[in-house]
Amino acid sequence: TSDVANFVPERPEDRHFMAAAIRYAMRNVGRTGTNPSVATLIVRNDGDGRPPRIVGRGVTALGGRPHAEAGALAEAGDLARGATAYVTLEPCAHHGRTPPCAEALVRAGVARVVSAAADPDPRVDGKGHRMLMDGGVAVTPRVMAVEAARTIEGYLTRHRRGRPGVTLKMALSRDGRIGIRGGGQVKITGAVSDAQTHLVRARHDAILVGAGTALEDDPRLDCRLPGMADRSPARIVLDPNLRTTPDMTVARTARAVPTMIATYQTSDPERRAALAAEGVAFVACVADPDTGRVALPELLEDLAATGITSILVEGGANIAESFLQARLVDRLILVQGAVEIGEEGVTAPVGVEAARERFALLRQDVFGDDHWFDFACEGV
Ligand code: AOF
Ligand code: ZN
Repeated sequence: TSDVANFVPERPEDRHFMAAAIRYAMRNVGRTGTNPSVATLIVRNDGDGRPPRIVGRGVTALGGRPHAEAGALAEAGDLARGATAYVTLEPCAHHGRTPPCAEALVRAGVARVVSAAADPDPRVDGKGHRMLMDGGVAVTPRVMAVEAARTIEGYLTRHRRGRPGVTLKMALSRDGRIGIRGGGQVKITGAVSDAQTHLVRARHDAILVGAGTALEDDPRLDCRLPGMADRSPARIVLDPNLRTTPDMTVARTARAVPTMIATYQTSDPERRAALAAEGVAFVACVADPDTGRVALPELLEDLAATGITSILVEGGANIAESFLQARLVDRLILVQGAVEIGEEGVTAPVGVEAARERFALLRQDVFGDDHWFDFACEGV
């Protein structure tokens, strides 16, 4: 298009500052509701022999507003004039509760905007860049676009597919088992990867487990990192026949951490009332006529409609299998511990080797005795 000719090329320092902006955007991932967590850095390069310096920083506020640019411009003040703004998403072009960020950047006298991810929101989608250029601001788009898109995966998936982004996390023993059926919670992973898991929890809007896992483990499913207790995502128990009871931890703590049960419309009204009295909310699910199992695409659509943009699926071999089979997994995290479970263990629906063949490995780490694998499953 004609815009392409008007874009200005990337400069050597652009990737450095965009990488910093992307790391900064991670701070509020999982906390901005249906808005993406975006970061802005305002950088001055006065060309007087000094290296470029950051004069303003902003990240999308909790709940999604104000937008990142507002905070960064406020911090930079007059220093924004002639500076470069690094924004992890194309600046918005629409009048919401505040004027468009593109307009604010023009008004502040920013000389150049470097953006990363494209914004699929039809109110933006190229119009932000257009507005900047019309206002005399140079634009360098799509710098580290892929990396930035990873920070807003849930937002992108909700826009493109009408469902939340789904991360499936499984802990595997050294021999590829995920637990012992009827054996309660089996400790597979160590403290370091458990802390990492809690960080991953904090970055999702909701954690989902099956009723089987809820009944066997009676888990808390919250974020227990020091100083991050307020970052627990909502909890969703997939419980079509309503086996969850009001004395279980998820129900007893439903007033502290929002808890939803996905259940058939026909499930026991008395138990439903008892759970509701504890503060549990319900979302109706239906059975897939072919498999007799819960229809996951419909459930995910309904959850997206309630404003959930990302879900971490954490529990149960059957649930993991259902999500994988339905091709509803966008990110797969496998944590392989040193423990051996043996013959009586439940085999994981997908092991590290199989995942390596099918998915793109984004990251591999060693946490204590555990190996952590993070796969992207797009186009599965
Ligand atoms: C930005 N900077 O920090 C974010 C943006 O409902 P509103 O008015 O807040 O607009 C939401 C839309 O704004 C959202 O769909 C996305 O297009 C954009 N998010 N834009 O310039 C930000 N979070
Ligand atoms: Zn904006």
